[in-house]
Amino acid sequence: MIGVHPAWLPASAFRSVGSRRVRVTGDGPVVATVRAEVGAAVAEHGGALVDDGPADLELVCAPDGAEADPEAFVVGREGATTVVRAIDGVGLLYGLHHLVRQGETAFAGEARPRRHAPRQPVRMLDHWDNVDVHPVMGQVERGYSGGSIFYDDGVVRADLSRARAYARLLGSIGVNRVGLNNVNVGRTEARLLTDLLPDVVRLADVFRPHGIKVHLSVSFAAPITLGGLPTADPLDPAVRDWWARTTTEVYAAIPDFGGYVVKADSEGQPGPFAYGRDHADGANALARALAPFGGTVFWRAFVYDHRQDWRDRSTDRARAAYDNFAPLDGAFDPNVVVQVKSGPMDFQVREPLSPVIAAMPRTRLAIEFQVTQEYTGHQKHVCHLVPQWREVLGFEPWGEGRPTVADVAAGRAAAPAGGVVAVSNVGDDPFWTGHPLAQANLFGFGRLAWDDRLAPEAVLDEWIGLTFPGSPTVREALHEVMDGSWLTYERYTAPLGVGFMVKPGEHYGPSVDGYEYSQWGTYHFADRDGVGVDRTCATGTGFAGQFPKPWRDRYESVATCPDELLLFFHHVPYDHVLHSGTTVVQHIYDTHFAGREEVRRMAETWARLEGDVPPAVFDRVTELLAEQLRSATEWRDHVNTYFWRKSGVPDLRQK
Ligand code: GCW
Repeated sequence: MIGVHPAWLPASAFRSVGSRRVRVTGDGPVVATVRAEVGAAVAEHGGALVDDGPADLELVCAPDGAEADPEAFVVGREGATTVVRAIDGVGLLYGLHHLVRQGETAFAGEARPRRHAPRQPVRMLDHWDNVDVHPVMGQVERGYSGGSIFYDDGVVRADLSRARAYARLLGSIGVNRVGLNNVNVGRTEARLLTDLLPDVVRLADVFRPHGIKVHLSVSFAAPITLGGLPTADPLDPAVRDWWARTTTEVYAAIPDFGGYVVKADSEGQPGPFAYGRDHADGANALARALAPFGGTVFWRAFVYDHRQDWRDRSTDRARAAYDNFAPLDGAFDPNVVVQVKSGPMDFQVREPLSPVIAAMPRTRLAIEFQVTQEYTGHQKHVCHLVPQWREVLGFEPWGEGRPTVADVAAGRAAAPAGGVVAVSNVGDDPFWTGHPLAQANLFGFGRLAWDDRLAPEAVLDEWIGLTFPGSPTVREALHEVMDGSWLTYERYTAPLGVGFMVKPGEHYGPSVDGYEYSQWGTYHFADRDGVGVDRTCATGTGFAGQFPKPWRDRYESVATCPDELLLFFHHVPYDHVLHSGTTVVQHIYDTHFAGREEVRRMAETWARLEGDVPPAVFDRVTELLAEQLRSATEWRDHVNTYFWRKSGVPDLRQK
């Protein structure tokens, strides 16, 4: 393949805008981006950028006393003219892309002015990119799309054209913050904060014209490793002073810098525990350095014992984030956001919500998703995750009619907004995301972060319309392949919410007992009688009790626990009958056959598209579907054989 795939912004996506007479009014770097987009579109499609005279489209950036949100825009039809108004360039940019998604419909008939504004003020992507190539994790930790678009073997790239194209894609879906480096901060990466800062300035310049602020992941030990101090104790005045001075220099170089991202006391990263301090002490030390400049610290709640003894049945990794953070509610400064992984374990295909989300009403909380497919097929498998995120964002931790997870993140529940954050899935692969269809996850994350109420199929439909314009056959086939692919992946991998069963380290492919006798706290406890983790209050680890009612009661009882989470909360005998009517072990057999069969059908459906999609896309997806089928077969046979051998219960459907 020659060149980089345009993702969801091929020139053809701009036909409706580009074939018209367009006027762009306003100033500033993001308005300049809008003008440049329109300029390119009219050059391609025969329209014109006009200063005066009649126009079919007016994009107006101007003050409006009635509007306060710089990200909002109003779009409507005034006579034969489509008009978009915003008070800031970024709102205008979002308005332009709204029209691009609408295509011709935006230019037909009558439409009263309608205001659009994001439901979430913070829509952020974190990059687990390393500057130096890590000996195990490579250039991008858990990256499945080649190298980093920011760094190449020890330095920030001289040529940032891929980063620029990426910033444009993110601006078009409303992402407004990026974390530039891995939350596991190595020696070189730590220096982005100090002597490598001029390179961060270059990256900030790349993102600014698209309305995106940059963040750095910093090491809690930086006062020692970079500052030469004897301690990083967050209450030590010299440490505070070091953070204040260092942060002042960052803002002198990048006045609109977003702030820090911190993984502390987590999987070997340094943190406040070494000094007998807690996470609020740690987060607040950095927050105070950022506060004078309006910066934010995103402090991750992914804190657990990663050196657990598997024999010890009293420790439960699922409990850890709540146990560490919930008691600190109210202790965090206003510019701290506690960033919580969506599930209590680690980005599995199915987990309950992290109970931290409902436990800290006085703390700004962000929910963190994983767009990169660490546990969901490494961007070799089609696994459209938008339905999973939609389900989490719409979940009501306090029961029906009460606030949703999206409400908590958006500041509509109790504390002010924290945000919606995800780990990005891009790299220097020509398709951006390794699997061309994984682009839809990146697109869908941005769209759902903008509006958590969007239907996953509608979001996918937008992506298809932009990426593969014009063909109803392709549209239909892609829905067939992708809409249900998350559930398909769930069917052929770890069953009923039990999680893991992946090859240790790599996290790809089946290894049912791979983590069973490890230090990582990720066990399924299968024996000859049954399987699952007892996390009840009555007889288990008590994790179920970390939820408010009604969920603590629903999860506590096998009678009311949802099937898909049964083994997350309960250890049950193989002949336990699910709400679906089948036994646990028969469910395992059936779903693994079904899931693998669905992959076979996905490959068949895709094969029909030869000639209807660009050959390079066709070939890459065909190749990857063959790998997905091989892997799903392997999963099916490992898991089913394992449970047959353990339980001795035959599969009713096999002779
Ligand atoms: O899922 C785990 C990954 C680690 C990652 C960690 C985290 C960046 O296996 O590679 O480290 O989560 O989220 O911090």
